Amino acid sequence: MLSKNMENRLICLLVMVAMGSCVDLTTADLCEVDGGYEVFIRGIRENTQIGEVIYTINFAGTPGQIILQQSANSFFDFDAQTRNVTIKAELDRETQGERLKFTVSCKVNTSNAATVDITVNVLIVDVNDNRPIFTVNTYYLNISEDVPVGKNIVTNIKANDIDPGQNGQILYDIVEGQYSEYFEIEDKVKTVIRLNKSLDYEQLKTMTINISAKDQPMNEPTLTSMCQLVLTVLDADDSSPEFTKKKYTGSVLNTATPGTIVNVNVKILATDPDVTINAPVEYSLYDEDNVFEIDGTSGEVKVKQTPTAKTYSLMVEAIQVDNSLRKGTALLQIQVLDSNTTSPPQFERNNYYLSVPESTPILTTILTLSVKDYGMDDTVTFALRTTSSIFDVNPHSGDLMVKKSLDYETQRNHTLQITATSGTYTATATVKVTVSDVNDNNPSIPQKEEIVAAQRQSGAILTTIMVSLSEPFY
Ligand SMILES: *[C@@H]1O[C@H](CO)[C@@H](O)[C@H](O)[C@H]1NC(C)=O
Ligand SMILES: *[C@@H]1O[C@H](CO)[C@@H](O)[C@H](O)[C@H]1NC(C)=O
Ligand SMILES: *[C@@H]1O[C@H](CO)[C@@H](O)[C@H](O)[C@H]1NC(C)=O
Ligand SMILES: *[C@@H]1O[C@H](CO)[C@@H](O)[C@H](O)[C@H]1NC(C)=O
Ligand SMILES: *[C@@H]1O[C@H](CO)[C@@H](O)[C@H](O)[C@H]1NC(C)=O
Ligand SMILES: *[C@@H]1O[C@H](CO)[C@@H](O)[C@H](O)[C@H]1NC(C)=O
Ligand SMILES: *[C@@H]1O[C@H](CO)[C@@H](O)[C@H](O)[C@H]1NC(C)=O
Ligand SMILES: [Ca+2]
Ligand SMILES: [Ca+2]
Repeated sequence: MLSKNMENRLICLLVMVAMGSCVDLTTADLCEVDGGYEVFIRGIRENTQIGEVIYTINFAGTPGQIILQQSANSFFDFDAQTRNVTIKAELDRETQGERLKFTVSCKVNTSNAATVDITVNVLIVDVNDNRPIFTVNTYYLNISEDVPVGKNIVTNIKANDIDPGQNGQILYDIVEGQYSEYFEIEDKVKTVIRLNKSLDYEQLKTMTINISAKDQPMNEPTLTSMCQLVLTVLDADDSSPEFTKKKYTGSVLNTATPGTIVNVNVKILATDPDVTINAPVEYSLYDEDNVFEIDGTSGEVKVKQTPTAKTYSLMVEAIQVDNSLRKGTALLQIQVLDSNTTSPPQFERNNYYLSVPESTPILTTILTLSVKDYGMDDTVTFALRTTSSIFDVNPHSGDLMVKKSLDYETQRNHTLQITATSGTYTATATVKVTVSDVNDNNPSIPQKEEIVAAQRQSGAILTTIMVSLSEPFY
């Protein structure tokens, strides 16, 4: 489409060719601007000073020929005389946008002329006038001491820059300073940080580094902001839960009904050796026969269904609640006792008195303990009530033996409490051992095997080293 002015000129050109001269046949529109009715003022930087003339609108009519009037506008002034457009308020692309408009109404200075509206568009060019702003000033990050060097640590550190394009594009960096050598920035666009030095909870528990965010304008100064990253080094979870014993033993009657608590020799307990973490553990039991169950928290073992076998060997597992990769195991052996024959065990005697020469070799059995007609002899276990550095008792055979050289000069007599346990029952006997001077008495000590074979059932005391069966001799 040709503008009205162009049309006129074209006609004029044709007339000129035909008649050798040109007379404007139509009246040109005095309200036109450069052949149109819209003005574009381009490339106005948002930081242009107030009062600066940014454009002169080129109307066809002279001041006397046309009457111009600017519509209300807060940013620009249009002078009807000079046709100059002046900035009257601070521009900001970020809040006002990229294009601002105002209208100038134009009327030819005749009584019956119509009013024409000229739209003036001002196109704003961005200036890097906003710095990156971090979402918070201080970021916190927990980092385990066992994070390997080279591993990436993704943080939620982020800054925003509201300028468009390069003016708002951010690159992050670690500001050089104390502890900055521990880290290296892996991705400057995102805040991915690589560990550059190994951590040690014992050496360094917390550190603060500064992170910068810088925008990337093409031809303008960059703007930078800083935030702090506070790192807390955590003690690593590098140990698995440990049970107090590798093997626990328990017993229960063959008549036990579901819910009956299994009598376990030592409380089943597993703890996390990582002291500062000390995570709680959960117990579980591997029981293919589904006869027993364990309380996940207390470790208490209960009967789920009446046991039918004589013994059960089960695996107990303790899993760290917050990390299922960390677990410990122990064995639980449960003996099922016959309710018809299980009764309190009874020693052959309540008190045993014996004299042994101080020269008695180590590992010599000096007495074999036994209980009276006991139904299930393999379920009785013997033990010293308090452990001794000199004597020991075989839990199964009841053999009491010397495990360290006796010394007449140091201690002449020893009193031992020996227990016989069957299920929930325990009996106790006292054994008084007198050490005799080797010069006075030099008896021959029989072999251990002989004692067990010959004397076990009766519970008798070996006569070769026995002084008295029932009477105290001191
Ligand atoms: C309009 O024209 C008249 C007479 O030619 C003149 O006196 C007047 O000043 C003009 N008005 C404007 C606004 O230029
Ligand atoms: C109008 O703008 C021109 C340059 O475009 C300038 O020479 C003139 O001084 C300006 N007039 C006023 C009144 O500012
Ligand atoms: C760091 O660990 C502490 C203690 O466990 C916790 O209170 C805090 O919320 C953690 N901080 C972060 C950022 O995960
Ligand atoms: C981090 O910046 C603050 C100022 O904002 C300064 O006091 C401190 O020393 C800087 N720390 C490091 C590790 O650069
Ligand atoms: C990373 O560690 C090496 C030494 O192992 C050091 O030379 C380098 O400067 C460290 N990088 C940063 C960014 O501190
Ligand atoms: C106990 O003995 C009684 C009678 O001797 C018998 O009926 C019962 O089955 C036995 N119980 C068990 C659990 O062996
Ligand atoms: C045995 O020990 C008791 C005290 O433990 C002591 O009174 C007694 O004299 C000792 N007997 C002998 C024979 O050494
Ligand atoms: Ca801007
Ligand atoms: Ca910016």
